[in-house]
Amino acid sequence: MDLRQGIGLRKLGKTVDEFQQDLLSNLYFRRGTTVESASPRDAYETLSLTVRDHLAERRARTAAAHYASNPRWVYYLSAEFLLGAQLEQNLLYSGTGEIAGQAVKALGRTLEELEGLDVEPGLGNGGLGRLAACLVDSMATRDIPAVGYGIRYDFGIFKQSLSDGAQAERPDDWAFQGNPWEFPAPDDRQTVGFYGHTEPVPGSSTRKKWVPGEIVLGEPSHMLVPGYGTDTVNIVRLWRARGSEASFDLSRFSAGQYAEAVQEAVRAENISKVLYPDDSTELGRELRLKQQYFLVSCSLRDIIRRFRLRNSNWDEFAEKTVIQLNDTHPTIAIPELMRLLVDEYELEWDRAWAITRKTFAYTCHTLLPEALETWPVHVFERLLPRHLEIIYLINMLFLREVEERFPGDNDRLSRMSIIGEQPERRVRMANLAVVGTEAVNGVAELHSKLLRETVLNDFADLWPAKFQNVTNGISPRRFVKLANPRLSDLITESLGDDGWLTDLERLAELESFAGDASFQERWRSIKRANKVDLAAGDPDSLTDVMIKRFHEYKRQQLKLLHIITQYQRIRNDPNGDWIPRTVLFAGKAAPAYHAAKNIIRLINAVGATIAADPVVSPYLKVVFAENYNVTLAEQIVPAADLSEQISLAGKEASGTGNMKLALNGALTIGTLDGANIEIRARVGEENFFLFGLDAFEAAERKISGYRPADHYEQDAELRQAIDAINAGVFGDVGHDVAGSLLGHDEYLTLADYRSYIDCQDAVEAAWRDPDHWTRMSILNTAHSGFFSADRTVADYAARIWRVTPVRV
Ligand code: Z57
Repeated sequence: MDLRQGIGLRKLGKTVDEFQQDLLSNLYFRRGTTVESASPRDAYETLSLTVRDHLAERRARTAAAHYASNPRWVYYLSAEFLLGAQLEQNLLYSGTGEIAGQAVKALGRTLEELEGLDVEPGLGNGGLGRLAACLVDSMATRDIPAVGYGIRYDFGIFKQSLSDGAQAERPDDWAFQGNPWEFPAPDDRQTVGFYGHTEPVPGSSTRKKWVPGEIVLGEPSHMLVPGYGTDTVNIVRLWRARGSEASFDLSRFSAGQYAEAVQEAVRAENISKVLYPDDSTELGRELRLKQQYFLVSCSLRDIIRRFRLRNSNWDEFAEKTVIQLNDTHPTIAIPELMRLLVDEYELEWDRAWAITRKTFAYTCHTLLPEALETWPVHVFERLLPRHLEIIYLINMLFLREVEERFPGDNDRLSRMSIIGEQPERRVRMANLAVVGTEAVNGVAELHSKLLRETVLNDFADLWPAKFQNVTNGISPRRFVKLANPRLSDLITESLGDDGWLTDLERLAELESFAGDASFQERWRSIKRANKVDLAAGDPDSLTDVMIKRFHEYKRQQLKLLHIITQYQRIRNDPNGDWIPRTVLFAGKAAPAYHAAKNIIRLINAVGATIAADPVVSPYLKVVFAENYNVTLAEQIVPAADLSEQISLAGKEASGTGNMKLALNGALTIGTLDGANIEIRARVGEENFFLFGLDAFEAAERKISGYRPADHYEQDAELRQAIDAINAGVFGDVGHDVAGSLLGHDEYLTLADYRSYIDCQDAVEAAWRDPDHWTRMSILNTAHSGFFSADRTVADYAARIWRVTPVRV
């Protein structure tokens, strides 16, 4: 019997009875308990294992099909994966939702109750981590042979709560009670070296021997990544650091120094202990570099192991393998592959370099200078001495190439060098990533253009064809079907089938309903019901949401100035015809980012002042929803009327929350930044509230000596708002926030204030005409099909990966 053909896999339950049998058998034999004594957690684990079995069977067939076809593989390397809750998604993707709902009654439980026990693995900060999760979903849905590689942090993104209106952090011990979705694979463990020194290899000028000073084990486990509407189930493989036996100090143990004997092992395990909670900023800590190399070293050895299962010729490696680097975090993979090929597999340098360059592709997610990773040479040298030597050689050969193309242009050479000299010698990871890859992409049209024209301009001069755009996208399964079942049912009913879930451009068929009065009525009642579920405020009020990480460039402070202005207007005219509005903020600030944390405090102080004011509170309510994560996004997005996308133009690489909100019928108020531009182009300018400077104007304003005080002096409403903040009307924090706005106002908040306020007035005028608003809302959904991650993955597959699907 050929087991690889999948023969012998047991038939999985299809009826409620069979599913119930499976539940009971899992309860008895895998959970070791009985119906009578099962806790809610037992029931949850049992259901999860039973659902997982359905996917595991498809996984086995997927692996067999992939092995048989020896395809070209996509490996997605990412320091973050924000996968979101698993149970509800896996019920949907395995088609077991209905029967499972019936069957759990045997355990005396409901599906909703058990879904409430599902803990989301928060192995990411924000957009970059969630993008990784959406892309692996779409790769499976498009039958692309792919593996995601990441780190299995013990502690994910911290839990946020408010304490007296200020952000407080608690650790996220997400797998404390176990994780039923994970398959450990200890036999695939890898060893990773750190520190030590290098030694020459006799008879070779390029090869070196690296003698590490510390050895750490990497133990993988994987989570299943099912495709929707197909049999493919791919995996995300996550590495966890373990101490090796050699890290156990026997002599100390024998001397009775037990804690000291294991301190090396504890040090090793710290590598995957905690996710760094900084989004779009770099701290340059050694442990972070250790995490990055740990991920890269384990993953590359695993990739090579998989390659060698079916292949033996290194010249085929780059044909069978594409490795996508999610930002610069995994960029050490470039020197690491060189080290493996040259030092361990003894390939010639030039041959190894040709293979390496053809294997990798790099996605850049930022334009912020503080987010571009650089490592001090001395940190690199101590931790990864051989990699630094390899980087020096790569750089020398690269600069020779630049010198040939642009003879005598020394400024260009120093700008392009992988090693920066000022103010201290540093390894520039973005330069390394561009030099060592076949393709480089930005994540929205504007972002990719600005990358070519500014941050990576010299590289675009040298290799214009290398630079591409691939606009981000989101999963319509998670962010419409699961998050917004009411809207999904209406769409399916209107379109005649649910094919839109994997062919999202079909939403354009909704256009013909946009003016239909009874359709509009249903559309409005769905939005209202979603607001009732969210319970953030009056469901008839305009629900205005700003949900994203707190960062000064995203400008939550601009939204706050609008709230204060509205508060003052209402106070000055209590009998005015005011539109009731609920402003909902959610998002985390990096724990050490004081300016962002001050903005959170000020928001809550302003919210409390308004709540206590009987004149204003009927018309204005500020809500701060704690602990923003994927699960909370799934609750807020379907209930939003207005989506705040108000970053300073030229700063937000793309944004993906903007796409989720537009797709669910929220209207956007936004600047010409990131993917907002593409959203506006598709939904139509008449269905989008545009304000503010564009990226070019913003850059010019900065260069020509921006003075925020000019705006303060010339705009009475702005002055009143800032004066109130400064005077301590909302407490002490006001001082710092106002000081930073009037002092430098790094992100031109005051320059965009008037345009923003006037635009909010236009929002209110539109809201006064419900039919007009609803029509705009429908058209936003109808024309957001482009923002499916399925389209994003199709773009990568066609233009960067050049892979073809393998049907299971
Ligand atoms: C991160 O979430 C993003 C960029 C980064 O450099 C880092 Br570090 C983390 C975000 C961008 O800010 C968003 O604009 C973008 O939509 C997202 O990555 C996905 O591309």
